[in-house]
Amino acid sequence: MPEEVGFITMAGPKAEREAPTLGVGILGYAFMGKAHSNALKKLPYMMYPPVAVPKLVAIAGRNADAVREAAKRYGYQKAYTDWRQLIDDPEVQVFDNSGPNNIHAEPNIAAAKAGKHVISEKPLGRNAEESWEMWQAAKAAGIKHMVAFNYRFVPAVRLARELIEAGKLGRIYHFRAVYLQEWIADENFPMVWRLDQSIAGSGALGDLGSHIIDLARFLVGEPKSVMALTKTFITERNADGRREKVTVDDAFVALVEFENGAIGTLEATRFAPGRKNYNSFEINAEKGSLRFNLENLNYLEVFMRDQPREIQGFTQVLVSESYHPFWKYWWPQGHIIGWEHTFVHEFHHFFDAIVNNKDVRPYGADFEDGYRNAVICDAILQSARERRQVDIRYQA
Ligand code: SOE
Repeated sequence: MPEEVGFITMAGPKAEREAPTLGVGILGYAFMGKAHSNALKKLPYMMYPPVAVPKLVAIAGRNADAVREAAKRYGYQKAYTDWRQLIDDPEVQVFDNSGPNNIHAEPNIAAAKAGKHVISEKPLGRNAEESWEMWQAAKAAGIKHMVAFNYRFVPAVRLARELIEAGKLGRIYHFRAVYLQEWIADENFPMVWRLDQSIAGSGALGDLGSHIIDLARFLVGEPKSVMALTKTFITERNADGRREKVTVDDAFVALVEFENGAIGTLEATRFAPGRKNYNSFEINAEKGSLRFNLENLNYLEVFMRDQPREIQGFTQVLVSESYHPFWKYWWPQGHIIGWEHTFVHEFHHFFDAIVNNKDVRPYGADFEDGYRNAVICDAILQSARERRQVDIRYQA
């Protein structure tokens, strides 16, 4: 029977009209709490019809005033200062861990055991051991699990993956990636959690390096070995008037050998003045090359060897056509999108996996990807410590 809904007469049975609702509980209200909340609110009307409608059930954080303020700001129904209460909340079906690295393991494992689907910010853990435990708990619980490596969801990066998958590039020879920022190059920048190994696990490596390691695995394949250097340029910083030791790397560089024969270089630092969020890679292959720069994220630079030689050169492809990845949800050609929209794509992918029982892989990263990423990070630290090439070995 048609149903009066305000001034609109809705035709068709109710069931086929409305997407399922998913109750979301998030831990963390800082940078990633803001980016995730923004994406959850934008998803239902921009990736329309939504695969699921997120219900902002609860937000948790240590500071009662701050978490209440965040609940009001983003529209969460409840605010908790103890994440255990959030995980116990029966309305929470999806647990979103947007907290610092040292509070990924315990809550993620508890959420999995409570039967919640889990999306966790990167890096999954502070090391391979923690990451392994989270992966095993998620697997045993049979829940859907994802690591928020959001750069897989840039249209230009997904296009790169699709070109490679379709064989358009042929055999890959090189993967060259840097992730450069500048924000701690000033020696007066104070001690923060990202510079404390007990909280962060590692420095530029886990924070920025984990992104380009994930892109290496997403676009090229599994690394076979690494040979690396790490450096801490400023070894102590001010912390509330006293001096505190920096216990993580400020930068790393690594040589990578891939299982498929490609070779590569990875580099991440937060001591590159002028580089704001410069995550850039270049792939050189049998049939051509690709280049991407996050600071110009709507473009993919492409060189194909079969171009007529008179016009050979890198083409700046503006990835904003209706036939480009994700673009059907946004605007007419050329009306570009930004960094925040990668999180909208990411949640759409995760909710699709939950609602339609699909694998998060290969286009999303799951906890196994998070574990493998951590093994590679640990190998880079071991190689730098022992000044030797280290093979990559995963537990099955
Ligand atoms: C570091 O400043 C940081 O916020 C990373 O933690 C994020 O993962 C990256 O996307 C942007 O830079």
